[in-house]
Amino acid sequence: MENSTSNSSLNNKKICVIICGAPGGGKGTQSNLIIDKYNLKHISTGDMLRKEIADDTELGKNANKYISKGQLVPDDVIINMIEKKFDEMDCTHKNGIILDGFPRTVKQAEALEELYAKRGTATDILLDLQVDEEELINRLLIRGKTSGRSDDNLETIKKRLDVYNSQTKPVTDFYEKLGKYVRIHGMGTVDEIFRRISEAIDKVM
Ligand code: B4P
Repeated sequence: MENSTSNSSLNNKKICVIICGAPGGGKGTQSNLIIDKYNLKHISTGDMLRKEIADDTELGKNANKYISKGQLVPDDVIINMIEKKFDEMDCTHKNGIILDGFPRTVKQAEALEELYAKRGTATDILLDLQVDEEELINRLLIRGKTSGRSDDNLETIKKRLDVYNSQTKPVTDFYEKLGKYVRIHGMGTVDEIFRRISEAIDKVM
């Protein structure tokens, strides 16, 4: 962690990071470490949706119908939510932004790059956390013991993995074609994985 300030303050360029991976891949866990080290603004669509559900809003009630079944929330709902978030942001966060769990479909990826282009920016790097399926299921079942999440049970986890393979994997191809894709070995301790991520981010800072 001791390099955090030097890494981020030596270079004034704002960086746009996406962290991607299957459910339980560690997106949330690693995002927390990344925002601390690089002082990035964190936007997690999963956290935003869970807040809407907890607040019992119309958006939350609608989203929960999909989340509890392991399905993705419709693209237009998510894209509107992100656009509103971007509009609300004061853009004073020092070093850039990390998107966690978004985009999850190619349509969302295209919309994101359009939203960024309007703001004079673009994604710099997509970090793709690669974790074996057995380990993913194990992590989510352990989390399910305490998370209270409607989607952390075996049946829904399997559905989420199918949805990930069919709808979210193509997002990684989209960014690979743009030359922004970095595969991260997502097995091992949280610190080991974070070291691999830091090396990848440092290369584009
Ligand atoms: P998310 O909130 O994005 O959740 P996730 O994919 O389940 O988890 P994540 O990868 O963040 O795992 P974590 O770090 O917590 O999405 C939830 C749902 O919301 C989606 O299924 C979808 O329905 C909806 N949604 C969200 N965004 C959407 C979008 N853009 N479009 C449409 N729908 C959307 O790690 C999991 C567990 O593993 C934790 O308990 C952690 O402690 C543990 N762990 C992490 N790293 C570990 C390690 N190295 N070793 C051991 N355990 C580890």
